[in-house]
Amino acid sequence: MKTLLITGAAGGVATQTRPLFREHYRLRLSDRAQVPDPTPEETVATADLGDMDALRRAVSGVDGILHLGGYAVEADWGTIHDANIVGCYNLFEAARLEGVKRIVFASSNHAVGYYPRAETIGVDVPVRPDTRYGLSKAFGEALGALYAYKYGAQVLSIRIGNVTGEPGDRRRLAIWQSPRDFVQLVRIGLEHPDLRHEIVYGMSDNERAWWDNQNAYRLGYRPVDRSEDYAEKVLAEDQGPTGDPRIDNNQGGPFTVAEVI
Ligand code: 15L
Repeated sequence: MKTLLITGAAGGVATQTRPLFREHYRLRLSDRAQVPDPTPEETVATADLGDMDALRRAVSGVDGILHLGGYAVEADWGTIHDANIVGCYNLFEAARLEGVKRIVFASSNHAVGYYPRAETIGVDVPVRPDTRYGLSKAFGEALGALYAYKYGAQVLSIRIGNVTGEPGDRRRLAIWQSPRDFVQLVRIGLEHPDLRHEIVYGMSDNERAWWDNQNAYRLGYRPVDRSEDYAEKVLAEDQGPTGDPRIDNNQGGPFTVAEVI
């Protein structure tokens, strides 16, 4: 069984998906915070993304990395810079120094959040970040390409919509991804024989999608869940438009007006 390192292992996405990943991989879990309830088969490697020595120890000997670590929403520039720019660089660099070639990078829809919902975009559009957070995700994608083409890494950047048990609101009906569809897509990044660097969207089979996810399908992704199955319930509880066209019309929703200076 291969060993998979998950960074950001104390966070929500890792916590929801660890049981599914355990069916396929021996898990090494890394975070600077305490990882909840590790099982006897899981090992914990505590590491801050700013600490190269700790990161190298965490990365050493694994077959692949799922990099969920860093800051997952908008924050002040210092926080984003340290966690998502320097931290992401350190992670890729630690992997290079330790000879780990496979990396799945958790990018975000907020790298392209200023595209209007009326437009269906593929992965080839120029980035249009809606936050400093989204900007850091665009940086991570570019970093993946650098390490792939310059150093021979094999990298999948997943522009994650929102990984949760059920879509939380109207906007998430377009971008939702079930935990098992997320795991399927990550496994493509870890196992696909002909990967260099690819960008895909992390969403399930969503009728209301505003992303063209052909690149994921080309790589073999076959989502099994559909946000539409939850649409009636979600729309019944929906508060309606906010009245701010930036929030209501752009893909990034509330992130387009988020300000944390
Ligand atoms: C993200 O990138 C965040 O990490 C997540 O918490 C959600 O807010 C998601 O985007 C979203 O767009 O809903």
